[in-house]
Formats: sequence, C-alpha cells, structure tokens
Amino acid sequence: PRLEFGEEKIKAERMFGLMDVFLKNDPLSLQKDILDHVEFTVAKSRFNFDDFEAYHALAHSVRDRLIERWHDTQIHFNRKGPKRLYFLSLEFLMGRSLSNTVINLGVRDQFADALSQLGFEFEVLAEQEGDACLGNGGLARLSACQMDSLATLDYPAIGYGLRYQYGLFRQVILDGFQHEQPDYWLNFGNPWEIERVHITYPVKFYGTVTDEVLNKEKHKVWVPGEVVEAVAYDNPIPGYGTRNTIVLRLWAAKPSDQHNMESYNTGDYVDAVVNRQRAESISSILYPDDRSYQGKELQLKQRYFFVSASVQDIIRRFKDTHKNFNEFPEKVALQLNDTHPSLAIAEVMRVLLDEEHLGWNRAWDIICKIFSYTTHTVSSEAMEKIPVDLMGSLLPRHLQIIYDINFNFMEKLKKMIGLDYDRLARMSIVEEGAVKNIRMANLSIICCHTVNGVSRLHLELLKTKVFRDFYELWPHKFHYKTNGVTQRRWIVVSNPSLCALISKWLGTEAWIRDIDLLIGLRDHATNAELHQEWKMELCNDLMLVCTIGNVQVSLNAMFDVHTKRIHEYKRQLLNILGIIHRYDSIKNMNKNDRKKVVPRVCIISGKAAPGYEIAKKIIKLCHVVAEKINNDNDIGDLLKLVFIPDYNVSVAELVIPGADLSQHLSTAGHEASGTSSMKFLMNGCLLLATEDGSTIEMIEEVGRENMFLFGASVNDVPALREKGPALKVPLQFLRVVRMIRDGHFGLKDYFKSLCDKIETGNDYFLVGADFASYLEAQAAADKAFVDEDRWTQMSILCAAGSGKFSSDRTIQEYAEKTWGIQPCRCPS
Ligand code: GL4
Repeated sequence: PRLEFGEEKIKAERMFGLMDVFLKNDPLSLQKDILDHVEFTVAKSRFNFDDFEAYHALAHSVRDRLIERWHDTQIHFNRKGPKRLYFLSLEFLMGRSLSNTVINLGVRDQFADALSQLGFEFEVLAEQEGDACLGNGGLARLSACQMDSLATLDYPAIGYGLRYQYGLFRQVILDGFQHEQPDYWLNFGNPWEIERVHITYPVKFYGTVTDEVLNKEKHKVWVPGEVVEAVAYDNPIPGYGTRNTIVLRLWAAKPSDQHNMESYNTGDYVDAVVNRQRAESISSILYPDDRSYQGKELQLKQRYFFVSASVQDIIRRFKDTHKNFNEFPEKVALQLNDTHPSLAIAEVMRVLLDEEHLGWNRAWDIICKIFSYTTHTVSSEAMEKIPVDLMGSLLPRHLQIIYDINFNFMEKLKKMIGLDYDRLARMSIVEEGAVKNIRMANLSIICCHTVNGVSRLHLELLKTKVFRDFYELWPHKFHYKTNGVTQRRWIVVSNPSLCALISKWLGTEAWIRDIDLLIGLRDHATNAELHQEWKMELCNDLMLVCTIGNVQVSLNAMFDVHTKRIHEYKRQLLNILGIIHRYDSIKNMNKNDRKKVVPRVCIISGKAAPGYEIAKKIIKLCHVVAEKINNDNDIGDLLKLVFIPDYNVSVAELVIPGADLSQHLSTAGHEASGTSSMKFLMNGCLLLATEDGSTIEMIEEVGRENMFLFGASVNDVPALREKGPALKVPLQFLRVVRMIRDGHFGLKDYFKSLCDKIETGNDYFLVGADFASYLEAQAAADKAFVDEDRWTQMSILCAAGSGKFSSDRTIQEYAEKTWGIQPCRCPS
C-alpha cells in the first residue's frame, strides 16, 4: 500500500504544478458568474430577480471561490502531511457569512463594483442573509472566532460540530415578556454549506456487549440496538490574507441505509418507515440552556452522535496514509471545547481496543497524548454529569471503558495519596449517591495532557477551588489561554469606517493580520486631527444604532450598552436598578441641575434560557421600566431605555460599533472570561466593569484610568456573602427596590420574587453590596463624557490596547503550547 500512497502523491504534485487561480475576479467575470447563478442555481430569469434572489446568486458565486481555495488547501495539506488539529465543539455561532467571506477572500470591492453595475448594492444584499445561530452565547461565538484565526494563521485544522435544523430560539417580546420561537434557519436554503452525500458514517446506540475470541484473544463486541447515519455538511472557512481555507464539518442525522436494511411484512410498513424517520431528530435541535445539563437522553444521544461521526472521520483520514497507529499522536491533536464532546475520549479508546485491537496500554498511551481540554466554567455545580443508568443503556461499552479508566486511576491514586477516602471520592470519575453519575470534567482532566482555563483569573479559580485536588496532583497539566475575538469580524466587517481610520493612522492594513500593530495608535492618542476623525467615526455608527427600536433618541446622548445572555450573575438587574435610580434622581432635580445631566440612551439586549424564570422576570422588568421612563415627558431626552429583541451576532455587529460605554457587571469570580468586552474595547468603547474574568487583564493593557471599574473583588466576595443579613447596603438601593415592590412600575406581585432575591441576606450575587460603588463608577463615566477630549483619548487608548484580545494571539498560544501544530501555508 505504501507505493500507492507514493503514486498518489506524485499525481497530486503534478496537478498542483498545473494549478492556477481558476475563477477570475474581474468585474465582467463576476457579473457573468452571478447571472449564471441567477439563471441556473436560483432558476430565475436573469431579466427578473429580486434582492433575495440576487443575494443567493451572489452567495453561490462567492462559494465557488471558497470551494476552489479550499480544494487547493486540502491538496496542499495532503501533500505536506502535517499534524492536524481537530477542534470538537457542540456549538458554533457563525452569524452571517457573506461579508466576512468576501473580505477574507479579498474580493469585497470587486463584488461590490460588479453588483453596482448590475444595479444592486452589496450592503443591501448582505442584509438578506439570516444568522447561523448554532450556539448559545460566548462559548459558541468563541469557537467561531477561533476558526477564523486558525484559517488566517494557516494552521491545518478542521472544526467538527452539529448541523442543528433549529438553531437557538428566536426571542420575540410580547407585552414585555420573552417568548421563544423556533429558528428553522434552513428554510430558504444555505448556500454556505456543501452536502457530502458520500461522506457518511453509521453511529450505534443501545444494545449489548459480548465477549468474542479472535486470534485466541478475547475482544469485546458491541451489538447495537439502533443505528443512525451521520452525513457531513462542509462549511469552508477562509483565512484573511492567505489562500488557506479550512473547513467546519457539521453532522446531520439521517435514517441508516444499511445494505441489510430491514424489510417489513407485518402490514405496518408505513408506521415502521415513519418511525425510522425519527432518527433525524437527533440533530434537530440546539439545547438552549447555556450552562446546565439535565441528563436528557436525546441530548446525550446528540453528543455521542457528533463524537462518533467525528472520530470515525478522523481515524479514516489518518488510515488513508498510515498503516498502523504508531504515528497517531504525531499527526493528530483533539481539542475538547468544554466537556460537551468529552465522550470522544471513551470513543477513541473503544475504537482502538475493539476495532483496531490495540492492547489497553497502547491505546491508553495514545489517548493521553492526543487530547486537550478547555473548560469555560467557574463553578463545580455547572460541571456536566451523566447518570450512570442512562449511559449504561445508551452506550454500554463506553460505560465499561470509563469504569476501567476510573479503576486504573483510583489504583494509581491510592499509591500516590494513600487512603484519603474523601479525596478519592471527590476525584473519582464516578459520583456515588442516590443517582450515580459520570463526572465528565474528571474524565477529561484524567485523560487530557492539558487543561486550559480561559483567563488568568479563571485558572486561579480552577487551581484553588474547582479542580484543586487535581491541580495538587498534576500542576503541570493546568494552564490558561486568555480568550480573544477576531478583529476581522469585529472591526473590519462590522465597523468599516473605524477600520479605514485605523489603517490610515497606522499607515498600513497589516494590523488586520498582525494585531500587535494596533498599539501604534497610542502615538496619536492626543493628536487633535485624529480626535476630530475619531469623534466623527463614533457619530456615524450611532446613526445606525438609532434605527433599532422605535424610540426616538438624541444623538448627543451617551450610548450605554449592556448585551449578553440574561443571567443573575451577569447582573442586568444591577443595571436596571441603576437606571431607576437615575430616573428617580432626575425627577427630583431642579431645572438648573437638570441642565448638568448627561443624556443617556441605555440599551439592553439578550436572551434568557426558556426555563429560567428569574431571567425572564428581569426582561419584563426592563420593559416596564422602559415604558415608564420613555413616556415621561418630564424626562425627555435625558434618559431613554431600549430593549433590543433577539440579540444575535448581527445585532452585535450593529450595536458594538455605536456604543460609547458598555457594561460588564458579573459578580467577581463568576465570569470565566467574558468576550463581548473585547469586541467593545477594540471598537474604542469604554468599559464599565467589575474586576472579573479577562477584565483584569484588560486593566493591565489599557490602564485603570481608562476604565470605569467598580465592585467587590474576587477576594472580597466570600466575606461579603458571609455577612448575611448584617451586610450593609446603601439607602438608594433600598429606595429603588422599594419602588418596584410598591408597584411604581406595575405588577408588584409578579416582581416580588425578584425583589426577594436581592433582599439583604438573600443576595447571593451582591447586587446591594455593589450598588454604591456601581453608582460612583456611573458618575465617573458621566463626568468623563462631558470632557470630550478626555473621552476621545480614552477611547483611542482602549482600541490601541486591545491587541492582546485578538483570537489570533489565543490560537497561536494553543498551537505552540497545547496542540503542537505548525502553520502549513498554501502557495498562492
Ligand atoms: C462561557 C463563559 O461563561 C464566558 O465567561 C466565556 O467567555 C465563554 C468562552 O470561554 O465561555 N462559558 C459558558 S458555558 N458560556 C460562556 O459563554
């Protein structure tokens, strides 16, 4: 077989030599391509098509170019045979693709010109695209940013995920209440994916495990009770400033079409076929609770389905060019994005043992070299656990393997730490109790060579709290890679005018690939000319924001934005109480004092998990408060509150560039990293924040004096909580809570439980304890805002200091320190 590989290689080499850019990007070629797609892909007459049809034709022309580069990249990777990274994540929040793709391919202006000659505007067509929301929040958007960086930095990587038919629910607000609607995003077709009808794998469930003897050796054989087919859908991800284009491969479930397909002669043929069709439900829906695992069978099925298909694909690719597993760890790195895909550990072990017939020790040795794990969670309560009974019935062989891994680990551990039974019980993969559980985090730590946190503080919390036992055992395993976001999406795509301004003042566009250059803006931080242009730029973006919601707002106001998932720990409630306090203060001011008030437009946006009662009440509270304030003529432009429904990547792209101030209010010690703050910072928006997650590192990069910080620090929190009812809260706090309790905004019974939650003694997230300090930070922001020069300088310094928070830096650290992969750049 070796010879064959050699021949393949020579053939590929010859082809590669002949290769050139295939599709042309001059205006005439582009126009012809677009019209071809109108006529033959969309199947509309080229003399009569609307914006939506034009968008589809445009997207298909762009896709053709993507496919070309992706093929070239694949051939290049296959020739070079580098170690590859496989990034496993159950969530990817990609948002829209068109603008990002043409910018990364470097053909945006060419397409815009071609379109305008056809009588279409690029931006208008781009608006036709819906968001791909295959994820919940920060964790999922992080995966998307990291894919962009992997492609841009030329790393040989493949992302694996699930192709949910229903993405994250759409949030509609009816009478101020959140309602959820299904997001059937594939309804109008998805030009960004390529269906691979021939890349399919069977995935097994249920059944029994038997012993069989093969070549005189005993082997386990899993006889499944159900088999479902996984079909690949490929989503090319282009790098910026490189020909490299990698792929995000998403799996969809289909009924299995095995050769020995069952035949029915009992008369219930129709029912039986309908039943088979249920297989598709495995990949049909994204679970909308972003940090709880309810032990639902369908969810576990979904996770294993994803893991099994990905592992088969990875092993198939490796075996295409290798005849044994000796080189596996040198060629394969598997990254687990949180514990959601951690069944992959047991699955690779199962394949190596039962299908490849490697002995336990050899298989285990491989496992320990290929897996790395990143945790995105701060509390042990939020760690994923799978009931043993559930695992035993759905995945009987995997349960055995996990028990074996645990047995070996426990034996080893006893030798290392002695018979400390409490500690042994804490570190065991199996949690004993009324319901026995498999602790997926313990499994991951034991089997991975590296465990990463997502900010420096997060690692500290892992070491001292959540994973303390493991840290003491294996300190060398624990690291952190501070999260980052891609400047391509969050500046170049979403804020083109700022992008142009930065390039002008840095005298180069190189920062788009080399973010460290951004620091050069510091040299101009006091330049009057830059100040003028910077202010103009911020103003332009505001116009966009004003189009959202139907509240009339003043452009002179400070745009204060708070957007993220609604959670008690993220304390949107603190913001709303602050707004009520501001309202109440203005009401009690005389005319003269009112003149000094800085007008504010407060924008809040975010989704609550469908079953999260308190979070939903916070959304309703926001609406009733907005209703009162916005309709109070006595207040006028001095204060407005807008809730933007259905927060998603596209809404973020609109509001982030327009924000003056953004809020990041998590109780210290609860936000593992936080990533929206990075997007705001890059866009020159000032931060009002607690010293939590990555914010601590931002202070080092941009300077405390350029931020509005407040609240208890991580070290203060436990003592404050301990005080219970003796905890001091300011009078202003009691007053605003009383206003809600007294029905000042209506619905006093409905909001009672919300008020009870922040009652002294009950206030786990310390809303009352941090209130005074929060108001001070708000006052400081007001004061800075009226000094335009100072504000503009702070804004420039924020953008200048944001370089560390690019996902390019994060990915490079992972590549060098965790995955051991090298760039593999496709010649262009
Ligand atoms: C999260 C964290 O809550 C968030 O702080 C972090 O920025 C993000 C990416 O690492 O991961 N964990 C979960 S779960 N959802 C998140 O957004």
